[in-house]
Amino acid sequence: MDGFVHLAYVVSKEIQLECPFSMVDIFPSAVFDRTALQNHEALIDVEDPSTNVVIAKIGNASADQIDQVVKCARASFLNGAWAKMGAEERQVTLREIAHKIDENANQLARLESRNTGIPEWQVKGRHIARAAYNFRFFADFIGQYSSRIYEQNANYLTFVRRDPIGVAALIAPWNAPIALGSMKIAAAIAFGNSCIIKPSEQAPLGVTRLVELIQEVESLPSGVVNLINGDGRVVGDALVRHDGIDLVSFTGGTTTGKAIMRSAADGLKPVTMELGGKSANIIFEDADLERALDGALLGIFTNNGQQCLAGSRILVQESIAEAFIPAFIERAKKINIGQPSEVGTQLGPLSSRLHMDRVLSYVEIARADGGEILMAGERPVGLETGNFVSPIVTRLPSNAARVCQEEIFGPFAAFLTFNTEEEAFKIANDTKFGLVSYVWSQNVSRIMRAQDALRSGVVWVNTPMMRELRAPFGGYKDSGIGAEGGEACLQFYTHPKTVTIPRQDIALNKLGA
Ligand code: TXE
Repeated sequence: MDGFVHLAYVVSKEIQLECPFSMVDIFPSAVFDRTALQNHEALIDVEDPSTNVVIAKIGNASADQIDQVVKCARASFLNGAWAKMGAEERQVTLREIAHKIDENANQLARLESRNTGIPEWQVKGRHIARAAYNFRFFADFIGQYSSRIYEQNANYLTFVRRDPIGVAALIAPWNAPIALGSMKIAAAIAFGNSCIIKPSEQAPLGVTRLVELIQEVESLPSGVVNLINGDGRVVGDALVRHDGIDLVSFTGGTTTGKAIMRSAADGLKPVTMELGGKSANIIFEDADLERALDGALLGIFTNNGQQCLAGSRILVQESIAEAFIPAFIERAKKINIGQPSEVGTQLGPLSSRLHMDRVLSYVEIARADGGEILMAGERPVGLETGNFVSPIVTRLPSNAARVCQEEIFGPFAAFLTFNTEEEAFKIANDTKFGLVSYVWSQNVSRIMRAQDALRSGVVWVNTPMMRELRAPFGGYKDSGIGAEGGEACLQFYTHPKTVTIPRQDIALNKLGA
């Protein structure tokens, strides 16, 4: 059903044909201010990273529009149509949303790929499939948990139920908007909350379309899922601060995360923060080296290298470094850089020109820190118009180098070597981040020592990037606060309520009698 979708306006005819909608027209029931379209200052350009051509414009929400979207979400929460609905009925709706995503997978993948530059086959196979799964997962999950009963005192029954909290502000990033945004929406609404998602102004199209599709699901009451577009520092911040918002879930950069926490603190609003990373990918001499090589390449080049969980520091044991690093380079040279729409593309353009320049600037930064530049990151011939960059591979003398300490968020691999296990763990932990670690070894005792020593929220052993949605995903240190995943989301999106009832009439002290 309808809710609030703040305007987005697709200007590219080609996209209108591929995805047959002009967002102004497809939300006839949505509350938005058409006059904003005449006022070009209120619109933000959205580019295609493979050409840097403006393909859409989105509204930059005004304070009034933010009020409206929050009112809409609050009204839906307070009327209880969703919040008080039984889990069985909510499960049906969540599964219908998943089905809707499956039905529109091609269109969503094309739009998302076009706006982010991530190869379309990766978007379809991983992000869109994950989006549908997120809703199915939470549908299953809410059917599995139950209230707890405590009976320590035989005369009383105490039970703890979990209530939805209210309206969640969901602030989504640009690197995997649908995959990450859908996780937030699914988790928030599964437990009975209403929500407002604010996509990244850089890549809002996929999520805006996703929300439109969600709103078409008849069994979802009006106003439960809403969307607002606009500049993060203005619209995002105003949303977080709004009195009608009860909790905030954010995925993005660490600096922005800190700003959002400060804004949320005034209203004592709980936050979850999934922030940056500088994850160590530790390859021991006793690893299955072919598998470790595949994993190391996937770890840093998947999603155009723009992922918080990237294995961006590759720690190789000295005894195998002289064989492993050249093998990595040989494979990196053969990575297929190309248009995101092409099936064989393995590395697409970076998200924006500004971001590409920032990523490339780290080559000189690595050199200045004494690094060896093994692959410099060139602009591929024939792909000069978009933000295409070939893989960058460096080898650093020390983990203190800036490229080993700062999140670069691109196809930039930084090799370090180590001799002993202790040294590897020390280097891996010597970072302000702590999102994930990767370990490659066939020695079970070593693996057990590694998972014990590594200070990160996730440790992947002999595998890259395997998410188990029941388990928490969240970082230590500057990588975040709280986590996403079944149980973690239950804790975040619900409030425990302890109810105590006497089993029989129990005499009370009669004060004043
Ligand atoms: O994203 P921001 P940026 C890292 C990565 C990247 C860096 C900066 O290293 O280079 O962060 O990215 C909204 N109040 N990651 O600056 O600012 C914004 O509109 C409320 C890691 O491009 O983090 C967008 O919707 N909202 C990462 C969202 O926050 C605000 C994913 C993310 O934007 C806001 C992306 C404010 N004050 C970048 N300011 C990951 N963890 O996966 C901005 N926003």
